[in-house]
Amino acid sequence: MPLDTADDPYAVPEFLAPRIDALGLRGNVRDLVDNGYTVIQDPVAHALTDRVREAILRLAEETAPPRTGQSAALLLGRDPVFSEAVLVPRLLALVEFLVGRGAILSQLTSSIRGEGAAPLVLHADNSWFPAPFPNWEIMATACWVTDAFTREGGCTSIVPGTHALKRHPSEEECRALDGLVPILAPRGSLCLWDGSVWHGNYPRETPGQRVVMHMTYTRAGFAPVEDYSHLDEAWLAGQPEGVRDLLGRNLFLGSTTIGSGGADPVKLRHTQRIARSEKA
Ligand SMILES: O=C(O)CCC(=O)C(=O)O
Ligand SMILES: [Fe+2]
Repeated sequence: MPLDTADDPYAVPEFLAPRIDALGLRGNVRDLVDNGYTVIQDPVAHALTDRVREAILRLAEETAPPRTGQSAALLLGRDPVFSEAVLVPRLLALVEFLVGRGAILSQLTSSIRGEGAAPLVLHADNSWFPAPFPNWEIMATACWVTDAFTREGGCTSIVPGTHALKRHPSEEECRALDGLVPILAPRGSLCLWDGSVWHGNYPRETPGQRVVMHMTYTRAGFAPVEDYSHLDEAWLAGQPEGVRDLLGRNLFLGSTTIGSGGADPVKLRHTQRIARSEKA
């Protein structure tokens, strides 16, 4: 017998319920179900925060221009702290609540925003999927707050409850920003949301740097069944047109390098054109 009944909106799968209870996460589960996001306090995360921040600032200097000092990407493996960071117990339990047992890491990157940084436009992280989104979540994103999240400091902004709409915001909704609220959180917090809820961030109006680690997890089923990364450019050169597309090599997915610090912009635009519409 499952521990919770199917008609309980806050039901937690049987495999996860003991961990959710042991870690005291029922309130976070309610936040995720009701609002699409939650703020996690985990002693493991608090203990790692200084190291996470220091490593991001150091590694961002290895990012090539124009993003030097603004982001460090592909973080796992670049400092031992990141192997501990991706496994923070309260985070991982809630990630598995959102995207299932055996969730996989999709992205571990960071952003450094200084005074005057422009706001991030409203979006749902299910960016590469058309609406309506399925009833189950595809993505789970956490922002690791390494200095306090305040409105003036350019914290994440969110429209609570929009995850229930199961679609992307329209251009009009991105302009109107109805219902937008700041996620206020002390240093060391993890702000976690599902891939459906609409969010962005506020401009930064204060001196200093907002350093955030962005952690995205997805369902195990989204990994390709076979890994063709050994098929290189030399091999592709002799192949029929279309093989490159089928291997996803024209998509931005997988295009981030340590030097670039982010996605290939040409591939990103191509992916934006094709992923949510049938327009070529
Ligand atoms: O930088 C932020 O506050 C939010 C970034 C964001 O949209 C994300 O990590 O999904
Ligand atoms: Fe996002």
